[in-house]
Amino acid sequence: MVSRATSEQGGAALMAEFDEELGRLTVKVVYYGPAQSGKTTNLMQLHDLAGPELKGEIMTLETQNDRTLFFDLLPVGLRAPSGLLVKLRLFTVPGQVAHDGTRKAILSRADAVVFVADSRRNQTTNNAESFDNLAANAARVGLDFATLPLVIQFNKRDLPDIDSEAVIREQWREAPWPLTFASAIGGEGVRETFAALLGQLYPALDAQFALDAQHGLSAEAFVAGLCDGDVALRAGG
Ligand SMILES: Nc1nc2c(ncn2[C@@H]2O[C@H](COP(=O)(O)OP(=O)(O)OP(=O)(O)O)[C@@H](O)[C@H]2O)c(=O)[nH]1
Ligand SMILES: [Mg+2]
Repeated sequence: MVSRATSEQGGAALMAEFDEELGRLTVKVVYYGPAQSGKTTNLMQLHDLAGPELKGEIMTLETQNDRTLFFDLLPVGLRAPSGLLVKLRLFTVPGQVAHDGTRKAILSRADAVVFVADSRRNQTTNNAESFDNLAANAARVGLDFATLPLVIQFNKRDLPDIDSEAVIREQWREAPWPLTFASAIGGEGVRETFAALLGQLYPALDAQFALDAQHGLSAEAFVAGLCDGDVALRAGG
């Protein structure tokens, strides 16, 4: 039996899908952001970081000149002590403005979002428009933006013409979300961003599915198990 959890426990209404018979919880994570900010690169680096013995494949649905036209998908899994399989499906959206319908469809039923911003100063407007677009599309697909687990990554820290971390933190001081800094092309900050997201996601999952009490899966084990090379990547998931 598949049940969709949409209760209000823990202040969040996650869309995660719990299949009791198969002992499987499926969670959707979406990497969102403006065109060319490095969403696909984040996923490719996460894939490279995973243990080779358990490595699945990234699925890329339609790409043109390196630009995502539909989405990329990376399935990541973790077995809880109870036997429960926690499956995360990491998606990217196409950042190009024209693909808004696709973005909305992919954002639908997301349980958590990483917003990948381009750190270059000349991308400030694109970042802001894309962030507004995220908030608008979240509302359109019925996600509660106020409780959605979200992390904001400033990518491309290796490039010139960027503001310092201190300046960006000051600009975003009112925002309730964790900020991370990355150079995804070199793999820096990719795992840290994902760990921060898992840290945001865990309390909401735990409130709905009693991960700790019923499945012996603590926050630390959840983050470490999915981040520290001890990752069970499931192809085709
Ligand atoms: N210098 C630098 N380039 C990066 C970094 N991350 C990604 N890139 C480059 O930026 C370009 C776009 O990266 P993608 O990962 O395809 O960006 P995307 O967000 O998936 O773009 P769309 O799919 O079009 O929305 C590629 O040429 C990447 O190699 C980074 O940290 N530093
Ligand atoms: Mg892409």
